[in-house]
Amino acid sequence: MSSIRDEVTSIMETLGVSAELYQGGTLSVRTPVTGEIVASVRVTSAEEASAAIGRAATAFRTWRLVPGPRRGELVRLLGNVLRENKDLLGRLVSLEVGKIPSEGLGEVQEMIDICDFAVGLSRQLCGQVIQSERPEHRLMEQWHPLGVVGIISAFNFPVAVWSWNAALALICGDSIVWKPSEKTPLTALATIALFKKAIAEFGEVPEGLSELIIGEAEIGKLLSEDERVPVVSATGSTRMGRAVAEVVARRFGRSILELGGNNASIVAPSADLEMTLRAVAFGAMGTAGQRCTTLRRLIVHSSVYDQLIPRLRQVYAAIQIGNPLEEGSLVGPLVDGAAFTAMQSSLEAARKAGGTVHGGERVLVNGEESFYVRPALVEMPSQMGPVLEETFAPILYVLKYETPAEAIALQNNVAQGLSSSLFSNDLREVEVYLSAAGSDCGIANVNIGTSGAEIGGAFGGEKETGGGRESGSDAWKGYMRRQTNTINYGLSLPLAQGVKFDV
Ligand code: UN1
Repeated sequence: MSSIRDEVTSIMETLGVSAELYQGGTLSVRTPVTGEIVASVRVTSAEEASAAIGRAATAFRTWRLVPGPRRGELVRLLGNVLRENKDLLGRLVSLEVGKIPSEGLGEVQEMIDICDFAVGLSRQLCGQVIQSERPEHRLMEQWHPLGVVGIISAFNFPVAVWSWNAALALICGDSIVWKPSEKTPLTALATIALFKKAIAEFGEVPEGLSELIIGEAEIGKLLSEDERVPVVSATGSTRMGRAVAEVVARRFGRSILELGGNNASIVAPSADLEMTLRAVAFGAMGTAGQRCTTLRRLIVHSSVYDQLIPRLRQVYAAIQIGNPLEEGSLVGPLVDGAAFTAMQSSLEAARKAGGTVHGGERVLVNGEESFYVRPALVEMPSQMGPVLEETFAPILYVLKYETPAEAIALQNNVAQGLSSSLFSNDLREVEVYLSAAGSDCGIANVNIGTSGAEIGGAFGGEKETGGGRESGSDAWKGYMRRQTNTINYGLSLPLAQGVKFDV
């Protein structure tokens, strides 16, 4: 059997990535599947990154003048290339991040979906015409391209998050500079190679329309600091997002932030417990707990606690942990040893805080260099300590509640505000949960889990999650500038608010 390194090389070759980009460089890429080094990627120097931003800024000046539907054509072709290469890119996601096959493929499907969405949108970047208070005047707004969009993405959705930003930015008339996670440069290189195929079919695009810069945090800082980049869209930890936001705000740039989540589901007395069980299993253990939307807190009514939790413990004890490349595995590896250490220290803190930990131990699947764990279910006496933090690992804290108001208060009483859900068949309870007095998160679901959002809705959340929105709905407005126009087509010059100024 060939090694993962050979398979990576073969996929990169097939997708048309030149070997010098991922062999002989200084950035070692390890597959979480076995922990072996599979590539050595060339990193971008500060000078090269600055030159790339310069090229993107120049490209913008041309691209902004291309009609929206024509820009949409480029994204349509990208969607087609992704369809044709879904299996290979999905497999590369599995190799580089350790996702199980259906999740690797699902990530590419998410890219295809946003391309389709953006193609339609390219004909609908609509402003409003507003009633003017003055006779023979038209008041309206237009949306114009904004400039270079910097994209900083995380390891866990190494390519889908790029596509949410890239597909929208491109149809909005912007150019893009992408800084992927230093843990996942291979899928980034592969994605850009696929985008080049779409460009080749499209015809001419300005040089620098899409740039890739690879490196550690300093290169992301450089992108955030650069005044030629009016928008920085960053996905990752709250710590990273705070640093980006401060730097971007100082120069009056715009940041779109999608940061940490501490997502909760409430299980009410009327919940369908079979459905809840399945949704909780996927939400908390899917992607080995490494989604920003992963279910991290389960808030269970005392009347159903003793029915649900023992069953959930059985599911946790039986879940198939294993090599994500093999059929049947549902929980693959953590991304690296640091993630394992962070998980263990959160579990230790939970124990100290009086929590009862089920699972959470290391499972040796592929030797000592890879980090597989049994997901942990932790019954907590109260919401404190590690329950208030996002640990990027499969830990589900369970809390008990008595009244609906108490459940909502528990859910909202954390610093993060990304995703949330309620399992209930009680109409009133559901409506209160979705009301202004209910969930304070950017995403609030009913009878489904917290993760696995479709691209059609706006994606993001409040508080320490950063407040930004990516993906569907009107998130495109974040990538354009709004211009308000008042046009006088009459022969007099009436002033607004009845002001007189006759000279
Ligand atoms: C992320 O983890 O950063 O809603 C994105 C979801 C996916 C996207 C997750 N569609 O779980």
